[in-house]
Amino acid sequence: MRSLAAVAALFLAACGTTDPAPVPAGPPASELRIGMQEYAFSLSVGTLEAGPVTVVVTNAGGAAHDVVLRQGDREIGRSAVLPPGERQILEVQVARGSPVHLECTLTGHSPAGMHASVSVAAAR
Ligand SMILES: [Cu+2]
Repeated sequence: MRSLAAVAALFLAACGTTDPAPVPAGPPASELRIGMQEYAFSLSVGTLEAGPVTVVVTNAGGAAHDVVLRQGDREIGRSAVLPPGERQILEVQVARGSPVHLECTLTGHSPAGMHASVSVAAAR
């Protein structure tokens, strides 16, 4: 895994010195893998690109779970309630300007820890 310094150096080298765009805290991704278990999400990345994002949802737990993705008040994606071992792939549209919040809608799961948020890359 590359260090943040190496990523920053590559970013600056690619963009030159005339474009002082903000350096992302990590490489933004257009794919997000979400693992679900009792009672937490594990996420493959912490920062997403704005635009189309492929979300791969896998239930790695022993109970049924789902995930709803929201930006502010807008729901941008929702999986089915997945039994243990099942996987679903969603295509969602991520807007700039606010983080994406994830939550399991099954009763009691979000308060028990099944919620998370992912930041979205700033405009370049
Ligand atoms: Cu759940």
